[in-house]
Amino acid sequence: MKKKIFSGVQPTGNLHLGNYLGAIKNFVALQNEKDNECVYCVVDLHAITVKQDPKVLKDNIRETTAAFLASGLDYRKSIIFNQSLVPAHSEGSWILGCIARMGWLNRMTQFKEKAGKDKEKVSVGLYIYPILMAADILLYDSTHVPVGEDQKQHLELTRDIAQKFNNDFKTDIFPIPEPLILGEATRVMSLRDGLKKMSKSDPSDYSRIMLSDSEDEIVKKIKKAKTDPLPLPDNLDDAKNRPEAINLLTIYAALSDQEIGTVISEYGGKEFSQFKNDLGELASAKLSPISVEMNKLMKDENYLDSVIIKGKERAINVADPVLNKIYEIIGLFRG
Ligand code: AQP
Repeated sequence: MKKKIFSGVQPTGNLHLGNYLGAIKNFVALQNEKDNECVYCVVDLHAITVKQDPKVLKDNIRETTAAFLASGLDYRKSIIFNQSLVPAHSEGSWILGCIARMGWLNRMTQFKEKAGKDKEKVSVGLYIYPILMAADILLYDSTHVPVGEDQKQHLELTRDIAQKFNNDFKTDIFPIPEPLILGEATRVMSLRDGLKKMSKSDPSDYSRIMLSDSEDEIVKKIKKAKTDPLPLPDNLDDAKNRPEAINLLTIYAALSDQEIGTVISEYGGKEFSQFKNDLGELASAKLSPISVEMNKLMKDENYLDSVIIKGKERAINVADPVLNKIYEIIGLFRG
């Protein structure tokens, strides 16, 4: 069956190994599978749910586009564009906000984590973020959405919204999209704390490997990664109780396209020092070509902007007819 794929990445800077292994690497694999139709979006309207510096936001939009291209996305095969250039996302989001229920949004753990104790002071946008995400996905008739594990709950909300819309209006306009949580590294953890997700906003640069890091920086960050004093675990059950060890083993497995069991059989019982040398070499071999290409692309703003503009036109051609149908179904004029 033909898969219609949609996914997005926020242009919030500091793109890291988690974004790559949990999302972008899978975007490329799906793009290269026969018959898939892929839409990949730089979701800048999601980014502004928290404060962004207007002076750097455009650069971050270009950086995310550059990361897509440098990782192997091809704008001739996939639609690559920037969310705010396609107004249907904001319009669709309002309509779906009238379908989603408060109780559903109140259950979103990412909002609770991001808002923390300051719930009264965060933006309304952060609260309704998953509704915009539902609009992003549903406007492209998407059947599959590749995401890291942290986005699973938001995708379930998209499914609930799609189902309720279909039921309320006795239509089958929306396919119910499936999450694609692919590969070994669906939740890459911080290099400083195996219990915390690797994230863009962690104040420590040593917590994450960035897609723009040089070979030396990658090797250094892996050498400094937190570990426990024991040799590497020799079975999966033990590994599961050692967060830093399983994180590094998972990263190795994902970067080398092996199963984690295979990596454990190779390194179980060995010292971390040897393993970290090998992981540093592997990670820099896989990631530094991306970083070199990204840095090259970042110097050519005109080219990056032209990719986004071409993608915008293609995205509008898909999203607008879907939005027209939505207006028709709910009884609104659209001229
Ligand atoms: N640590 C991770 N492991 C695996 N996948 C991850 N993703 C993010 N972090 C990890 C996946 O990357 C895609 C794009 O994410 P995003 O741009 O929406 O950013 P995010 O999830 O907000 O990224 P951060 O780093 O977690 O940002 P902050 O620090 O702001 O919270 C998604 O598919 C996501 O699952």
